[in-house]
Amino acid sequence: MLFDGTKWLQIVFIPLVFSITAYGQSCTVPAGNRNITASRLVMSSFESPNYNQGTGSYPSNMDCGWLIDTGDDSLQLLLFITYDTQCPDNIYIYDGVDETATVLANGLCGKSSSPASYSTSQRYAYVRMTSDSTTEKPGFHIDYVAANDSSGTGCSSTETLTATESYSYLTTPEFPSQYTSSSDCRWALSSGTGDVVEITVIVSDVEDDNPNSCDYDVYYIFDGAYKCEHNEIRKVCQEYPAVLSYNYTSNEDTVTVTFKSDSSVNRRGFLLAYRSITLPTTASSTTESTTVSSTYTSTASSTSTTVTSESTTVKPTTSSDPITTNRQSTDSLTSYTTVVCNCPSNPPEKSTKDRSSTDITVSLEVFLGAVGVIIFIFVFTITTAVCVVKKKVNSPVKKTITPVQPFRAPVNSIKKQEVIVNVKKLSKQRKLQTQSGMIVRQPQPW
Ligand SMILES: [Ca+2]
Ligand SMILES: [Ca+2]
Repeated sequence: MLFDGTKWLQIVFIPLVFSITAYGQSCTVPAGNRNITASRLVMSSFESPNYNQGTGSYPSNMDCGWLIDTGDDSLQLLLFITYDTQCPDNIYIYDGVDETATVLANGLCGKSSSPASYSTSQRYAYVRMTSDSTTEKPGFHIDYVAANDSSGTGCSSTETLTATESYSYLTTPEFPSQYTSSSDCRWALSSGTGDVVEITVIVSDVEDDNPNSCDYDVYYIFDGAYKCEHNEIRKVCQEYPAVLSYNYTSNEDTVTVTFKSDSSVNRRGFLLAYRSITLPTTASSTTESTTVSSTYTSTASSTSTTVTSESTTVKPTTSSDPITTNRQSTDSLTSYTTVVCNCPSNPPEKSTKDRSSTDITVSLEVFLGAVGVIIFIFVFTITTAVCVVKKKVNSPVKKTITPVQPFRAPVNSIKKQEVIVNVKKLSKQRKLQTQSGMIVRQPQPW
């Protein structure tokens, strides 16, 4: 049998060409840049070719694949993707090392209104994007971080966690999956040595709500082992990426973190790292502060002392540190450092004695207030009465006088009465004259 070179070429090269095309040979991104390791401490990102902060355009006929690895079997991945493509230029995300794994996003295209989030069940994620021959758009931007559920037992009862010089992590329950409905969690991150605690919040993704009320889901951070308004560091109820990474160094040796969720709409929650920091206490340390410094008020001792330390003591150790670049201004946070917190974690019940004295004080205040009101009403009444009397006396009396009409009997009645009287008089006179023999004269007309 003769050697058929053409046939062997077909057998060897056709599958090879197909394989290279399927795994992204038509990708302009070097293979080395498509193998990515995720950090647990820092949210990192990568983009499709020529993304250019959402203003560029990806190549046509593209087929690129990126493999993300946490580097640790105990850590999964959390991804937030923002995209803008022309369908059917599609983006795929797999829960594994290649396209044979479970698909998490099966052909994203068009434009995302807000970042979409995906989490893996193991250490790898494979992201692939393809484009056709016409009409290119910006592509995608992916933020990613390595994480696992580090909520401990804080969602069943308050959990105290020890902050050491190395980073430890705290998350909402089920992280990097969505948090559990109706969660009610509380953790105390304490150095236990008097050293202060530094926290770095890497991910914040909570159901959106009015930041003043935060009625749905919310996490709080407090400077101290108690919850008071004056030691509240942050109160967050916004979706990613409204609150980017930030860090804070406490005044006290404990930081309290709480989280609550309602019965619907769950998101990823938070991921934070914490560690203890020993602040310099000598005067010489104060003079060592450099360009950027943070001010702390140490309340570990009975007397509050303010010291200034180098900014390097509060920054993550990573040299290329996006926390520093992405974090929000800490000016507003720094203002908290001037507050001396005296609110106890669980205010003790007042003793009978204290309660009695307080009640007496309150009663006395109420009594004095009532007396004041009565005096005021009395004075007001008297003054008003006096004014009314004076006004009546001084003002001219205006009366409507009805002239009294003298009684006048009707003329006819008078005349009748006079006639009757005169007749009676005459009759009497005549009778007397007759009795005395006098001449009776005729009465004169009247
Ligand atoms: Ca296209
Ligand atoms: Ca909710």
